[in-house]
Amino acid sequence: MRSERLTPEGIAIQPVYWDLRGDQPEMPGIFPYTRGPYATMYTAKPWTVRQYAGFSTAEESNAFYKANLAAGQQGLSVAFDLPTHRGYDSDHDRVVGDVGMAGVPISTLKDMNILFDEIDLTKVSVSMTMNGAVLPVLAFYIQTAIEQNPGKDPKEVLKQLRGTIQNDVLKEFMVRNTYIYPPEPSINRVIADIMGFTSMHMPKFNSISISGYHMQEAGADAILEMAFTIADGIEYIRTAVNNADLKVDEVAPRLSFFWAVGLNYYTEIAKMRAARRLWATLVKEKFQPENEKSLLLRTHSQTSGYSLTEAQPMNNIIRTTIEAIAAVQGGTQSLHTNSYDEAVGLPTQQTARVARNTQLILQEETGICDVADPWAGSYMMESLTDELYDKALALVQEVEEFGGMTRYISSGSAKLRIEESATRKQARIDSKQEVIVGVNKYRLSEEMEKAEAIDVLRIENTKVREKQVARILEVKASRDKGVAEAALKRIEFSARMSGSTSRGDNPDNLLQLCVEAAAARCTLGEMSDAMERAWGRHVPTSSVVQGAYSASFTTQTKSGDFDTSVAEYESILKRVEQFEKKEGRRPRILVAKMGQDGHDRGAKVIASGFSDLGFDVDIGPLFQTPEEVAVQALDSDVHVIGISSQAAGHRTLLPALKKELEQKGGENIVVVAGGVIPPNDYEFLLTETKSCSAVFGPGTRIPDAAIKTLDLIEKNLFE
Ligand code: 2CP
Repeated sequence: MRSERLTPEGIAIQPVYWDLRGDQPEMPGIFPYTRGPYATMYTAKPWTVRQYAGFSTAEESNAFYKANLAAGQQGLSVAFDLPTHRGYDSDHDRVVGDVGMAGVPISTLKDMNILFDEIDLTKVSVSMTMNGAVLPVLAFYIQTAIEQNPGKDPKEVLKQLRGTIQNDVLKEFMVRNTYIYPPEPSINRVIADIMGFTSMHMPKFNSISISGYHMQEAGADAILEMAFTIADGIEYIRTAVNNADLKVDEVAPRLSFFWAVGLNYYTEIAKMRAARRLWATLVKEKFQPENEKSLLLRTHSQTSGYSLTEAQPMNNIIRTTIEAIAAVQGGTQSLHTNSYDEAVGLPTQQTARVARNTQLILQEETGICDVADPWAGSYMMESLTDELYDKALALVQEVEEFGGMTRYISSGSAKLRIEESATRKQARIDSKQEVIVGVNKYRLSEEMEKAEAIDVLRIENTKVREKQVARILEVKASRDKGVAEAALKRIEFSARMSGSTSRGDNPDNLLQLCVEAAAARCTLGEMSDAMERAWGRHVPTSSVVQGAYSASFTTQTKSGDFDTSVAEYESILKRVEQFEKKEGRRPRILVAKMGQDGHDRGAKVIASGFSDLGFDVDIGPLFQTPEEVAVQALDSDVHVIGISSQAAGHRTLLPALKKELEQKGGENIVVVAGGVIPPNDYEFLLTETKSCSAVFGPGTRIPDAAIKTLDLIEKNLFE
């Protein structure tokens, strides 16, 4: 620990303060850990600068990682592309537009070898965001580490591996949507077998990153994010103890957490303090661990992607900095800071550098690491922490009384509560009760006309896919076919077994079998298929929240801005009525998502908002091909298709939809698109390929989108 440090004014900054409140002040590193999991916190070791990245090919991602490590990054955090998440090899026909776009494609062990080329996995801590195809990916990582150390006992290599696998499937069913199998085998086999294997063989590896991040990104407020995440964690320990024959102290010390940190500065700090206390208290009460480490909530944090705006992108640097300070003052162990261009595309080397330097400046220039939990003793912060604690505890108890998080999620309640919260937030922004600088306030008139174009990283998707397809063929041609087939059969056989196989020394443990399949050069898609044959693929259902959007326009009048928004809202309702009189039915929209992009907050909020504004709304299933969307649009006889694209597939998928509509006689259906679409691509979509008639970038107000959409439908029908 550092001793006290003098400021230029000569004031001594103590490494920790404890004399501000009451007779029994809490201390960091001591139950209930409100003030931090470690006594010394950043005075002994600052948080890990861990930037999430991965794109294009394994070669390019590897070069990016090595450059980042050389420039001050301290741990790796791998982003996989969506086909990999969903268990498809890059050569599968459902994933044509997704390969290499929102992460790196990993179909074979060879891809993973290249991804970590010249990166010593026994030295660098690696986090991998993977939930669906978690078994093959973790198996490739383990086998790569073994092959990086020829001649060494594999067991000794595994003992040295430090890192984290996200492996948090419960939140996938609520918000993130990169599941593959139904909930029961996803939890009781995939997660249980990973916990069993890593607890026995990989003692330094965190087996789950229990994530609230995606809940906040999907619209959850701090209480929903905290309570559902902690309830997920309790469910995982219960699975380990009740179904997998593991002891709480075998798994809990290696459970880690992941928060989103947004712009509600005080709330975010209080959330992180309250969550540590809540986790420690509940784990102690429910599972009575003997090892104190089972009580520690250690967390990674990421600044909020949702808070970034396409308009005036430089403002995002300021937003990210404020969020990073909140994460650090909340006591995070590891942090990703977003690049300022992430509302419109993938970061470039230059924007990634600004993001990384934001953390390095905080660590090395500001003195922020000199003191643990600086907010302790503030009346405001302590009372906010208590209040968040009480409210989240009440919600966790509600979930527990319902029978735990798996049941609560299956009832649809968790998803619905988050979607309602998201819709209310959007309505507060659209009605200007919540300000976003440069978006709904202080926006220059020329910015209303055209979004500022900034350079974003463009992936040559077709080239990446060709390269991947060639490598898959090469790997399959050079392996021993019989050995590979036998390994896949063993996976399928184990997946069909009932009863626990979770302990790390059980030969039917699925992670053990996938490591053997990885060594036999089986592909990710082949391993996933072997399990899918036993368990099937999960099919999600979609619903539209009603009334939450309109409610924000019918609350009491607050300001001139608000009055104008209400008048605008009412005028759209009237216009829809007039449309109905003329056309004989209300304007009908199909809100759809194509490819493997499961980020559905935007689609859900648009569907709810348009529905409250009087549109007939159909919401399509996730993961559709352009052909499937065209067929649904024609079957439902919609006036317009609204495509929400968050994962960079728009350049491939929108032209493909246009083609399908033309071929099937649906050229009269208007197509509009929204989401993360770089302004540089607008011309390609609107003029060059005419694949859509309007693009609504991030920050578009729903009333503006509704008016423009009505204009387009009316022009199409009546002019
Ligand atoms: C640290 N250590 C200390 C102290 N600080 N020991 C004593 N005193 C201290 N003050 C020790 C720890 O005990 C640990 O050793 C070691 O130093 C490393 O510290 P850590 O705090 O564990 O840091 P870390 O290795 O960076 O691990 C942080 C997490 C880990 C949070 C525990 O799970 C992690 O890295 N998570 C990252 C997840 C991630 O990148 N997710 C990406 C999401 P021992 O280990 O020996 O105890 S991106 C997602 C996107 C958005 C998506 O999902 O779509």
